[in-house]
Amino acid sequence: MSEKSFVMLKPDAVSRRLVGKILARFEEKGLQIVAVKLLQISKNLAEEHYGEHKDKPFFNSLIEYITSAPSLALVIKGDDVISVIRKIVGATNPKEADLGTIRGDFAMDMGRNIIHASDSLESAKREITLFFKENEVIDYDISDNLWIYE
Ligand code: YYY
Ligand code: MG
Repeated sequence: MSEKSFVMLKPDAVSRRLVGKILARFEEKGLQIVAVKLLQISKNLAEEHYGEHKDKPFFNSLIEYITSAPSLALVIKGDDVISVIRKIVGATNPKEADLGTIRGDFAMDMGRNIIHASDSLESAKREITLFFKENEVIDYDISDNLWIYE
């Protein structure tokens, strides 16, 4: 079933000019970008987005990193998109992430792991609402979906 996920290219991805390469992976897979925004995330938004981690030892450095330079926020649509994207993104620790995944191929440290992706449909809904207004997510169809899905 078609679902939407929230994906964010973190400051290191944007500052290392990896946006094109990373988005190409999602497009080539057959997924569809339905919203996109370049923004420098405020401290408040970062703390809300990562609220589940507020008591973790890495929380402050995570917030500092995420707010340090512009990020690219996206909504991506496709069948079972939450789990498909988590597979494309790879393990949280880039040193352990499989080669062929985004984190496995482009990153080294947990605190510089270049990309975020929602871990469930519930978090996706929450995160999409946090970053996008309803009319910024565009529900269009691409005709080649006929060749992506049977
Ligand atoms: O969903 P995912 O990004 O793969 O990992 P989370 O466990 O939700 O952690 C969010 C974020 O926090 C992670 O992408 C890097 C950072 N982090 C860290 O710096 N050190 C840890 N031990 C765990 C997570
Ligand atoms: Mg997470």
